[in-house]
Amino acid sequence: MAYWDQDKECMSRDNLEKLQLRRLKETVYRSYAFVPTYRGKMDAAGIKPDDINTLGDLGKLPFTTKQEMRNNYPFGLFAVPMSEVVRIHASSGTTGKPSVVGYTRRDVDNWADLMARSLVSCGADKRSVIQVAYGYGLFTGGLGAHYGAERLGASVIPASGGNTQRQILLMQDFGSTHLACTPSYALFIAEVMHDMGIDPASLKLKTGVFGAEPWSENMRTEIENKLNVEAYDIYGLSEIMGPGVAIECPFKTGLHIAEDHFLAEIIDPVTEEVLPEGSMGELVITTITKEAIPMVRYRTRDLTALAASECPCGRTHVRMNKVMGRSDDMLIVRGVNVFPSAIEAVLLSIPGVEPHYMIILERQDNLDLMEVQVEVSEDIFSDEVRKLEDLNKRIAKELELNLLINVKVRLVEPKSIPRSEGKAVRVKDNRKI
Ligand code: DLL
Repeated sequence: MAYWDQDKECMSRDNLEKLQLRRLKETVYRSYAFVPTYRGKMDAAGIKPDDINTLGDLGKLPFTTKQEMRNNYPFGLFAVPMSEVVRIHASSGTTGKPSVVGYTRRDVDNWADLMARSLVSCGADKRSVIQVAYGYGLFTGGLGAHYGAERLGASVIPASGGNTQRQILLMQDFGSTHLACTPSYALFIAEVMHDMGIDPASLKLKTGVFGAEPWSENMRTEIENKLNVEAYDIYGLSEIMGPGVAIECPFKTGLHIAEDHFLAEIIDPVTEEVLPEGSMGELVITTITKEAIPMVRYRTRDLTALAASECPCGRTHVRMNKVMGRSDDMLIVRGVNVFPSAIEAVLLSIPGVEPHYMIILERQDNLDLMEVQVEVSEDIFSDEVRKLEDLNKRIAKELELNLLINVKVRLVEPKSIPRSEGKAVRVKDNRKI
């Protein structure tokens, strides 16, 4: 098994927890001393940095939310003067002001290191040719993957997102071995490759490092088959660092969270109660090495569960399940909670259905209506009408069985659902609520 930093990745639990406690205490002291918002909240909760003496004391600290990031736009949560900040990123989200994050030189250094660690976990090494097709810019995907690949000593192709035919030519001519992009863009690349008459097996491409949006296991199988790669899931968020917060290992039983830099908890998103290991809930992360913008108990809104059991890869860091969605992406349709990822999993389990879909919500006479538009493959589309009707019925039935609500299914022509070069948008909520 190859590691980037075996000492840290395979640390005994005992030593890891000692390191975590020391780093947590430093983080809490610095946050209290230098970030007025944190100091105000801790004072209000009657907590002083000296009250944090065990890892269990983490639960005494107040949560931080995306709203607080916005209220402090742009630099209000920074714990260092701007002269120490060497990089700024931002994530837009769907509404309101973006979250703005800063990095000191050491933060960028740690991030590069964690991304190198992530790439090694996906089988990369110095000889790899890594095509970074995440967007470069304020989004953390492009530069995050780029610095990690360089730190590893691999050859980086800074392709950024878009210009799909050129992406494929680069793969052919430069012999890319790894592709880093969103899973939805990977599918689009596979589709364009097919249209160009290029067999993915003729390329050197062997591995995909895909993240930045939720994707189901069925989507993994689709991408692996269509692009002829082994697909790994990578997780991260700007507020905490960017990509590389957690990464799959070759055993793919969850994503190892880099616990020497981040503490993970799962809470009930409604009661905010910390849940025991294995429970599904909202992931809360505390950074313990970040200098420019330490995050104390940041509520990610991402829904997952943690597994601390031993992993055959030898890494001791806790694993998070594939993210099933964000609590704020959860659709409430006639009172029933529906996750787009659950719809995806059902659709992709049905033969003839393409991994392209759009969920459309309307409200008529105070009643929610959900339509799922689904692309079907060329051969099915040109089949008899009766077969299409049967498929339509089957999809509607399976969705109803799994989601427990009535869904209108509309089969649409191949390639009619918009493709994405970054994070896919798969829900159109036209209800005026
Ligand atoms: O998406 C960072 C990133 C870039 C991660 C490249 C992986 C690869 P943000 O734009 O701030 O940062 O969006 C963060 O994206 O809270 C999740 O909801 C979602 N997300 C990120 N990775 C995954 C994943 C980047 N592997 C938000 N699975 C997070 C599911 C993911 N959702």
